[in-house]
Amino acid sequence: MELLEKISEELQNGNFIDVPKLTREALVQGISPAVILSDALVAGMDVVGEKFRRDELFMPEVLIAAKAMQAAMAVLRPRLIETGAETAGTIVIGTIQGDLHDIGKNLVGMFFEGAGYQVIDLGVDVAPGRFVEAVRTHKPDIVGLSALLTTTMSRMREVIESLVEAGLRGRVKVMVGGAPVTEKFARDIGADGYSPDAASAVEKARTLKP
Ligand code: B1M
Repeated sequence: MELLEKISEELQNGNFIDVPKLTREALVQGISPAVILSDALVAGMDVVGEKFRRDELFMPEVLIAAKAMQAAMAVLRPRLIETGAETAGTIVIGTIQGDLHDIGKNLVGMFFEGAGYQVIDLGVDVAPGRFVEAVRTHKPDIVGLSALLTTTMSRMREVIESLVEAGLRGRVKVMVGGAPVTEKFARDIGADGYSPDAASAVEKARTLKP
């Protein structure tokens, strides 16, 4: 679809003024928020990532594309949430320590909100102790850990170990995800669930009843 391609292209150009406008236009045209997200925004961000890897784009350009993505997500957020139902539970979510990537984590949070969960977002660069404190304070059903860097993804294991040490592991399910995370890695570190994307994270969470 032409408009979706245009959004993807402008996102790659870091056009944070037009990307939210075009996103609004797509909604007005009746294109579903999930399709705009996957076929325009995430698709565009994938191209940015690939070009970044090949040194065809540099950090400031990636940052500005991320800014365009976030501006579009602000437009989509209420529409994604509208699709949700009653409160399904509580999830504490955060990007692990040493990692500042938050676009995927924010999307996961949005999908959970959309599915009727109360979402407590601890942000990025979250130390294991902060996850433990949040579990103590908010008594969530799920703790969701996001990681984008292979160099720091092992911190997920530390969060699980900290929950064990604090005597809280039995009270909460731990879900992990992020580009370098795999089902096998999740199993190896003792997580309860893994999902490759935001939409399937909610499906997975529904199977993790205490
Ligand atoms: Co960075 N970065 N980055 N970056 N960045 C990657 C991740 C990288 C793959 C790029 C590359 O080299 N091709 C690479 C990591 C390589 C590796 O570890 N093997 C990389 C690097 C190296 C770095 C720096 C080290 C660069 C440097 O400084 N030299 C640096 C690290 C800073 C730090 O974190 N300490 C860095 C910095 C940045 C920016 C700040 C410029 C920016 C982040 C902006 C922000 O997040 N606010 C950035 C970006 C934008 C990217 C890419 C281009 C895009 C990431 C993204 O937002 N994707 C990325 C390349 C890529 O992934 N294509 C890259 C879109 C998002 C929707 O997908 O986050 O995967 P994703 O989330 C998905 C799923 O993974 C899943 O659902 C989401 C939606 O479907 N998911 C979960 C995520 N969390 C989940 C949790 C769940 C379940 C599913 O359950 C709880």
